[in-house]
Amino acid sequence: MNAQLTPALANGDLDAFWMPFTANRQFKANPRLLAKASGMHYWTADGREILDAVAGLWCVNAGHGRREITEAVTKQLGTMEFAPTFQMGHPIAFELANRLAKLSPPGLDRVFFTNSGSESVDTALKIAIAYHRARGAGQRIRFIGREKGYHGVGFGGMSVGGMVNNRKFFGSSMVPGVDHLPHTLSIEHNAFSRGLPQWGAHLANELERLIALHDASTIAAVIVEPISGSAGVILPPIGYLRRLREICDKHDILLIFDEVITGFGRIGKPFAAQAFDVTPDLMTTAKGLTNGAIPMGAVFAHRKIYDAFMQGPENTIELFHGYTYSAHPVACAAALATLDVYAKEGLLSRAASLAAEWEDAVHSLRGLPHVIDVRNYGLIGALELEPRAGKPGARAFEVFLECFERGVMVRQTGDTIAMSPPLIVESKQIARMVETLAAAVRHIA
Ligand code: PXG
Repeated sequence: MNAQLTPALANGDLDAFWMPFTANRQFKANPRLLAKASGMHYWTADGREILDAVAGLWCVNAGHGRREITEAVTKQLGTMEFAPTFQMGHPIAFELANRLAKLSPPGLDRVFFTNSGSESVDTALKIAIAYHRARGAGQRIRFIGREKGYHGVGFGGMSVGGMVNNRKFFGSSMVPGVDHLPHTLSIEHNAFSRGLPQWGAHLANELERLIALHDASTIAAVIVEPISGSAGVILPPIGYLRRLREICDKHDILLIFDEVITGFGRIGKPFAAQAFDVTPDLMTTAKGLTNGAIPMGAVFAHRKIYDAFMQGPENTIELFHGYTYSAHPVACAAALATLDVYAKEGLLSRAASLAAEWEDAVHSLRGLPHVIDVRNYGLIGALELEPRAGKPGARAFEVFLECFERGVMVRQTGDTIAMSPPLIVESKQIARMVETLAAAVRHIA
C-alpha cells in the first residue's frame, strides 16, 4: 500500500488555481499530483513512484533534489534574500555572469539576467532592435521567426513564434513586422532519421526570399530554436543552421538562437551553438540554468552588441530594460551551485556519451502500431503517432496518461510524445522509459 504524502485535497480545493497550458476541467476531474522528487523520480501525492523522462519540463538536468543546490539556496536566503541590480550590484551576480561567459560560444560573453525563457526571448528581441538603433540603423525593426517555433508567451515571443494555438486566441495583438520561415519537419522525406535529417537544408534559403520581400535594411534579427522542443522535437537538417548564419551575415541581420531547451547540456555540449558549431549573435536560455530549482533565465550577447551600447555619456543608462528580479541573489546562488554540479559530474557532455544508446533505444519503437516517425538528438527523443481521425492529439494524450499510470512521466504535444530525461539518466532507466512507452503505445493502439 502506498503511503499518502500529502493530505487529500477536499472537494473544490482545485478550483482556484488556473493552471497553465492545461485542460483545467479534465485535469481537475482526475488530477495528477506530484508531491516529492529525488534523483530520477517523482512521487505522486498518494506515494506512487514515477520515473521522470522529461526532467520536470526540460529543466531538471542534474536530477531532482540536489543537495548542493538546496544548501546554496538556503545559505543565500539566510545571508541576503534580495538585492537590487538597478544601479546597485551584488558579488555573486558578477561571479555567475563570469562563469557563464566561460561556458558560452565564442564571443557571447555578455550576460543579461531574466526570470524565464519568455523573458529571455523578449529581452533578446529588444536588445536586437536597440542594437541596430545604437548603430544608426533604427529602421531595422522586423523579425523573422519560424513556423512551429516556440519562444515563450510574451508578446514578442508569441509573435515570432509559430505555434498556431499560442497565437490565434490573441487576435491581432502581435508585434508588427514579423514574418516566418517554413518549419523543417518533413515526415515525408525524413521519417525515422537517426539524428539530424539529411533532407531540408535548402529550407534555409527561404530566408533570402523573405529578405528580398522586406528588404534587409528593415530586418533586425532572425530567431530560431536550434532544436524545437515544444512543437514536438523538430531537428535542423544537416547544414541548415550554418546556411542561416551565412545569410544573416551577408545582410547584417542578427541571428538569435533560442536555447531555452538545448542549453546546459541537453545535446552533449553546454549549448547547441557549440554542438552544431554555428555561433549566433544572441542566445536565450533559462531552463537548465538553475536545474529548475529557482526561476532564472539568461540572455548571452556577443561582445560587439554590448559594446555598441557602451557609447555616449557614461552617466546614461544604456539599455532601458530589466526586471526587479534580474540576477536575484537566490537564483544566482542556485545557478552557481548547479554549474558546480554540472562540472563535477561532467553532465554538460554526458548526453554526448549516451547519445548512441539513447538513439538505439528510441528507434526500437519503430514498427509499433501507429508510430509514423521517431526523432532523436543528444538526450532528446520523440515519437510521432498517427492522429486519430478527427481527433488531433487524442492518441498521444492517451499514451501520456497510460505511461503515467505505468509509472513513467513523458510529455505530450499534439500527436508527439517527447522525452528529455535528466542528464544523470542510467541505462536501465532508459530501457524502462522505452519499454513503458512501447507497452503504452500497444495498449492504446
Ligand atoms: N523558448 C523556448 C525554446 C522554450 O522551449 C520558452 C522559450 C519559454 O520559457 P518559459 O520559461 O517562459 O516557459 C520555452 C519553454 C514542452 C514545454 O512541453 C516547453 C516549454 C515550456 C513548457 C512546456 O515542450 N518551453
